[in-house]
Amino acid sequence: MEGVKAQLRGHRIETPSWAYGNSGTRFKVYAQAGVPRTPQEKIADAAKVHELTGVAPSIALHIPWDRVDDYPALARFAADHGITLGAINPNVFQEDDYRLGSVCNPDPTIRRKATDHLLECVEIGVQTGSTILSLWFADGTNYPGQDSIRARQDRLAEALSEVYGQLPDGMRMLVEYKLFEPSFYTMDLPDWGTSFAHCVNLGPKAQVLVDTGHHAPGTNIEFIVALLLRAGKLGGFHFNSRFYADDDLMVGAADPFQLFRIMHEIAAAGALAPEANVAFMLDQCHNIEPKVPAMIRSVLNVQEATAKALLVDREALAKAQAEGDVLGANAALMDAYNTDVRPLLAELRAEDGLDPDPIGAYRRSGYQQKIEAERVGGSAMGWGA
Ligand code: RM4
Ligand code: MN
Ligand code: MN
Repeated sequence: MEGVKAQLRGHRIETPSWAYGNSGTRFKVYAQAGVPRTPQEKIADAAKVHELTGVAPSIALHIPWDRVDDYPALARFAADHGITLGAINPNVFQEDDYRLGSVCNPDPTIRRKATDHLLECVEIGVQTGSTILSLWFADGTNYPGQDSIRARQDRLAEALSEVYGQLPDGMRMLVEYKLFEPSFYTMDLPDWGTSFAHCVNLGPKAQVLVDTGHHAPGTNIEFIVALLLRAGKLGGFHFNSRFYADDDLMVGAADPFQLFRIMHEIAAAGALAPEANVAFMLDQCHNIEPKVPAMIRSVLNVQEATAKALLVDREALAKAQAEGDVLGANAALMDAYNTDVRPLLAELRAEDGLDPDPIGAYRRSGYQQKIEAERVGGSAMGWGA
């Protein structure tokens, strides 16, 4: 059990700045009281999540949503709050220029503008001390014939390779894929295979990012994870959960068993340790639920799935697999999945001087009341800002 606890202590989960802001669907964004008005206030919220969980020591930024004049100062602000600045996410999907795409746009001047923004984000990453440039493109087409599928791949490869060439030592590029939306006929990076092919061509600093909400229903995500791990190309995750499409609900809410199966592949490959360089990041929106406790809940859900994955009796599993004992092998997994790990995690937190119940501790901390009282006036951060 001490080995399991040590691995849980080493686990790191990154929260996204944008999840602390207001969000909604295309029908309505519901404003919540106490929502951050500045990147600094988002950092304060992320720091609270880390303070109470002990395993969320960094926050991902989205540029320009988190644009500031002085990035080293922002990094110092984060350090003063006990966290670091994590992945830099360029945003090349919210300007009129990008109607027909960003780096795949048929217009070379728009491709130049998009690539320049990616390069700017590399530089921001240098200033914030970030080690990940996390790329997601809304690029694609809506109608057959609208543009050349093949030419768009060439443009994508060209832009990625230019940015790859500018990555400083210690920084890697994670390439995210998504089946559909906002484009409905083709996405230029629709699946792991396309992302993988580009990353293989680029080189070792390019790896695939798996957003759990970006697949067709029924896709076996843990298979993708196992395959990418085997190839050394799993850069990290954007965890969230979904019932239908890119729902961005709290990870582990819709399908905790899937999350366990993913974490089992990670644990089995020894890829939980920070040295394995798999970034466990959340990418969520809390449209109707309060954001900070929702983020705490999400971190705990990942932690619970991870603890269960670490409890798999690997010897018994390997033996059953070798003997062709189908039921025995399945039982080895299910025994771990059906274990209530909450007491173990509560014990771990108590040993580390944390409150065993982070959600209760948040409620009792008065933080929600404090931010609701303090954060009046100004404009709350939100989707698109
Ligand atoms: C996309 C994708 C990206 C995220 C944006 C906000 O669907 O998941 O990772 O940065 O949403
Ligand atoms: Mn994502
Ligand atoms: Mn998404």
